[in-house]
Amino acid sequence: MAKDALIVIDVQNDFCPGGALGVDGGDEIVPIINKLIMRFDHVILTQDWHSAGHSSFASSHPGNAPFETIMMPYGEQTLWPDHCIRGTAGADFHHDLQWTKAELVIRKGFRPHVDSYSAFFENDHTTPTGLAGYLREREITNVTFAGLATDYCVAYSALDAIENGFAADVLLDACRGINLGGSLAAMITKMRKAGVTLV
Ligand code: VGL
Ligand code: ZN
Repeated sequence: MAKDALIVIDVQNDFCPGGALGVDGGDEIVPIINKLIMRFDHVILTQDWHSAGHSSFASSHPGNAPFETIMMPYGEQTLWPDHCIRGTAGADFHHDLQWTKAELVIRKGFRPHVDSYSAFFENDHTTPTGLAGYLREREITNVTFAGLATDYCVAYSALDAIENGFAADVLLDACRGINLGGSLAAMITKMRKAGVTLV
């Protein structure tokens, strides 16, 4: 029998309007996600959790500005404003998010030299977060994603879920995107082609 989990991606203050990397409408999804949390038997959260001076921050690269792309040893990396520094208010979950039911919080992006969009792997696509093993051991086969941002952490998580043998749904109404240079349309096409169910 299929076992389902809801995975709520990065519903943190810095990704909501007014935050360091505020996503348009990011706070609108909180009441929708709270209803989903009530409906699912198993709930997992992710939390972007960067070290100060993280290598994905433009401020760590003199001469580069936020939203530019640079080459890292593991490939291309978009540079971001400083955001979700562990222990700061910006890294906290949105204060209306009803997160207490969560059975697991996966923190990611804490290694100084590699960013992590996906809930499963760092951006080097080889360092695991442990989530795949956790889901397998719990016999969870189907994962449903909601949260921020559609075209970054949600999309990379859903693609890795499929690649690791899980069925993956993305609830687009319960997500909001950053949309850098057409990234939203591109990632939606990529997810659809990979076999993610877009709802
Ligand atoms: C995210 C950019 C940088 C996300 C995290 O949660 O989508 N995007 N860090
Ligand atoms: Zn980040």
